[in-house]
Amino acid sequence: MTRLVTAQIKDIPTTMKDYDQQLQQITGCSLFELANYAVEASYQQQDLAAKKAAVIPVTAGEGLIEGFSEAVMAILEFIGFEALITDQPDLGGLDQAYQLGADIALMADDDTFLAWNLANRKWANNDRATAKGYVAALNKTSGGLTAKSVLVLGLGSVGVESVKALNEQGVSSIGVCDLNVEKMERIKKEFGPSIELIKDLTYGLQKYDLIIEATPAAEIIRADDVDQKTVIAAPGIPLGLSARAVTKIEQGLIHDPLQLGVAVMGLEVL
Ligand code: 2YC
Repeated sequence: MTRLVTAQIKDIPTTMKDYDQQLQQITGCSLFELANYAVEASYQQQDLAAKKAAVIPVTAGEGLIEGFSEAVMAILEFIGFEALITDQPDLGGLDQAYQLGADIALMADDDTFLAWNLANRKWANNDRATAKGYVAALNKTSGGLTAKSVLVLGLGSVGVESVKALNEQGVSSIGVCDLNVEKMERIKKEFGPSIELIKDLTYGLQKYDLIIEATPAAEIIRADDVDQKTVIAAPGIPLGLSARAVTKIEQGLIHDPLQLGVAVMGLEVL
């Protein structure tokens, strides 16, 4: 998973309302509704008001990302949690989360971003939560995925989790495209006949109208590759579309650096 940089997340706390309005325009759902849909739950926002979420900064590896904990806290607050960032990072923060009686805790090192419920042991991983959130957004924006065909670009952890989530949604055919042919072969072996290996990206972009872009590449999807029928759910960082492609499909693009994945994590561990 690409490591975020401060510039990509520093404005999240002050733009959640605009983000949510845009998401509603594109998908027809608010962030809270989409997260509920992604975890197949029907929580009310007042259910969350009674729940305390502790965001624990982690100094391991490359260390803190300035603005990361604040962004995660703002997203959780926006969907209804009482959220806080512990004064201490690492285990001091975990200790403080327990002492404060936090219901859920979230922490991320360079490779893994987890949420877990301190009482009932429920557990969520950002890669799987992000995949479920983006598949839910694609579902709502496209009017339903059953018996549809979807192309997954990138077979990193989010891409593979997206294939799993699409499979669970009864998608009839899933195209997979990755630079690493072995990864494609492995997915074909695991998921069988519903998987089509796409070795030519241009061909894949012409064949599929519904796309999950989960690569760390920029500008692999260009204006000529998309049209008014194209819907792209893009968890990949940086965004894999050229500026002209974005303009061309404006109401058909779902993309954010953290919001969908964090909102799904919060509801998954309630
Ligand atoms: O500030 C902190 O606590 C840092 N340890 C946070 C590091 C997060 C690294 N992970 C990422 O940037 C991406 C995110 C999109 C979520 C998963 N990986």
